[in-house]
Amino acid sequence: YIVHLVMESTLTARDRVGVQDFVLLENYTSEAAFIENLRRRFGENLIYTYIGSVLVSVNPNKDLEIYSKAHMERYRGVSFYEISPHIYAVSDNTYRAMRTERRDQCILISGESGAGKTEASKKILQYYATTCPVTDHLSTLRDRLLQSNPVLEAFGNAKTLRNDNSSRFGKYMDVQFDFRGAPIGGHILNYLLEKSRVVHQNHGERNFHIFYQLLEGGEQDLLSKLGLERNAQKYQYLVKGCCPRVSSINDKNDWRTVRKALTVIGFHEDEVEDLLNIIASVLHLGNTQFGEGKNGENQITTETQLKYLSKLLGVDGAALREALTHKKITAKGEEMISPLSFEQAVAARDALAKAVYGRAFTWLVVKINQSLAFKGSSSVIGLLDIYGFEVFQHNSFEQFCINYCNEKLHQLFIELTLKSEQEEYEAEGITWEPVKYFDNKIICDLVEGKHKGLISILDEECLRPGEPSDISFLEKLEDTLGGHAHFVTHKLSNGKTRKAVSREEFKLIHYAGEVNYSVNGFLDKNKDLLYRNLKEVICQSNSQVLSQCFHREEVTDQKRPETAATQFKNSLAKLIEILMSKEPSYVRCIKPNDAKQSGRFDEALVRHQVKYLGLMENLRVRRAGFAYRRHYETFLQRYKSLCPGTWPNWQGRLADGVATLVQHLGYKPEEYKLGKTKIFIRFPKTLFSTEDSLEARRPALVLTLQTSW
Ligand code: AD9
Ligand code: MG
Repeated sequence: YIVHLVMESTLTARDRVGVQDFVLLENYTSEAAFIENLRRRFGENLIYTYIGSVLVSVNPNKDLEIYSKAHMERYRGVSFYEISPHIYAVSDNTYRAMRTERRDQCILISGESGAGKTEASKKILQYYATTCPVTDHLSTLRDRLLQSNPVLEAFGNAKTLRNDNSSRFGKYMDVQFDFRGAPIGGHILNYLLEKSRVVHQNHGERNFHIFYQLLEGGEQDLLSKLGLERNAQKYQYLVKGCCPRVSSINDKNDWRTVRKALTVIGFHEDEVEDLLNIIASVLHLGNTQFGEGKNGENQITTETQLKYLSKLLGVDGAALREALTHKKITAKGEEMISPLSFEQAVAARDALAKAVYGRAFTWLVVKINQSLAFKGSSSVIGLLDIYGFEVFQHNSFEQFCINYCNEKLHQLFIELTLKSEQEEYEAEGITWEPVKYFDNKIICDLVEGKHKGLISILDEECLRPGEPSDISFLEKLEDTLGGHAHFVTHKLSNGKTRKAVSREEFKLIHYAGEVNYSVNGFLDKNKDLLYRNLKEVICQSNSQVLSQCFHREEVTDQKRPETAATQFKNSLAKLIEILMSKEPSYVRCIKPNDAKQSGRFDEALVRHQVKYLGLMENLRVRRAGFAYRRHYETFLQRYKSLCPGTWPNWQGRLADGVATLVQHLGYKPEEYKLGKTKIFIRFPKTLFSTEDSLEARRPALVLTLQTSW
């Protein structure tokens, strides 16, 4: 009965759970078949599927029992194809490639917000922390690596409509290993923190977690010292989204975790104190209000806040008062002080809050890096967890930068996938026909081109004397880029107006789809400036941390600081360089529904992600020549029992053994090719029939095969 049951489930196994590698799909050009395969597997809690060596992951939104230490052990040293797909298989394979080939590796994790990128990167790190050899001396480093996550998440993550723990910054982390394969160091690069969240949140969203953690979990003494009340509703910067509590988050517990993590990483108590002073000062800034004085001038009306601000920021109260309500301008070589209007003062206050928070975040990363630093020779695995393509109802400067970043990474993906595919065929001496694909370089150039690129036009407009505005920037864009195949405004070439784009928007036709960007705020966000006198005050701060965040030379330095977009462009170029120097692996994350629900698979939503992650293209490239390839040794080991000539052991050259085996199995010449070290099989059905023969012969092994195929 059991044998019968097992046999039956085998016959239907592929129907029920789909194929574990998309290259084995019969109808590999069909998007519907692709999505159906994902859906079936998702229904069986099989969230991972390969496209060759690329791992596709669908967020289950519930805890699956697949991440235990026993699971980790199961994937150690096991070949990719021998066991069901898993993030641990990618982790292990990458690790082994680094060790055996002595080549630096990187794992690029992509997908839209809430698709599971950060969870994936944490699982990879946990895998290394658990399975790599560690001596007592190195266990501190391992703990620090792991503890850097809760700290960065507290300060850089927030609840959004898409994800209760959304990373609002991009992160690339190098993990360094010594010659024994033990983790010995790390380094983090951070990208573009969404600072605007500090002063404003959309409905249903929150500010960064750390504010709520401090208010919920901070000891009463601490809160009193910081002048704070244990009630998030009291703080203007925390009430914009009307969402102080989130059911999936326990701020009080998280506070304890973060405090402990800061200690493990090696922060001094006085540094933590300074850091919390900064966090509290942001809340006081949010509650700082302005009103009309006796003589009609604009003045601060919240004295208590000002008192706390001066204490927490370590600056002179009178100077701060002056700087929040006046600006210093230089006209004809003379310095003059002019009062700020109400709106200007509010903007200056918000700019200060964003600057202080943003720099404190960067300081945190620097400190974490100091604590993880290792100088000496090492092999590296880099983990990239960076924001996915974003399209909202309203898209601004932040989405523009994020989507530009995705264009660059997509370009890298296409180039490297094709390149490595081509290299493999060449190395194995196999001829193949290259696949045509859309090269998105044209869109990258549109954004980053030297003179006519969008960023350089934006910078030029920011620096122009006169009265540049967001709208004058849009006009410059129209003048320079009008007519470009990937750039659209409301103006049609026949002088009429296009309805789908408003007068304050431009549309970019990205590789992943069309996005309208509102130009509102582009200039200010790009300039990202503090009024000079505010900066002067902060640069005089006697807080250790603040004085490391704001250098005194900044005030005297005549050089214009780089704009936000240019900084981002340059840091992206460096990132691409880093990634190019390593061997990449990919994890492509998919979000099955927008409601963060388990068990729900929204086909339209998934189809959209399959499209913009370029998965069908990826599959076509992978299938262009041969669906399947495997080292001779592995192939022979698995199927040798099917041929009397190779069973129980083949004594001669491996290639000859495989040739004997496939001849016996009746493979036709057009179905396969023998390379230098691997067999290449053109169609999945050839392999399926071999698998079926194996299953028929060895029913007891069916359970293993089910997970394999
Ligand atoms: V964002 O771009 O930072 O907004 P991510 O990083 O792609 O996004 P994240 O990893 O934070 O998404 O996942 C979102 C939530 O989905 C997590 O908080 C978990 O609740 C849930 N999730 C993601 N992956 C898994 C998983 N493998 N198992 C269980 C998961 N739950
Ligand atoms: Mg994330």
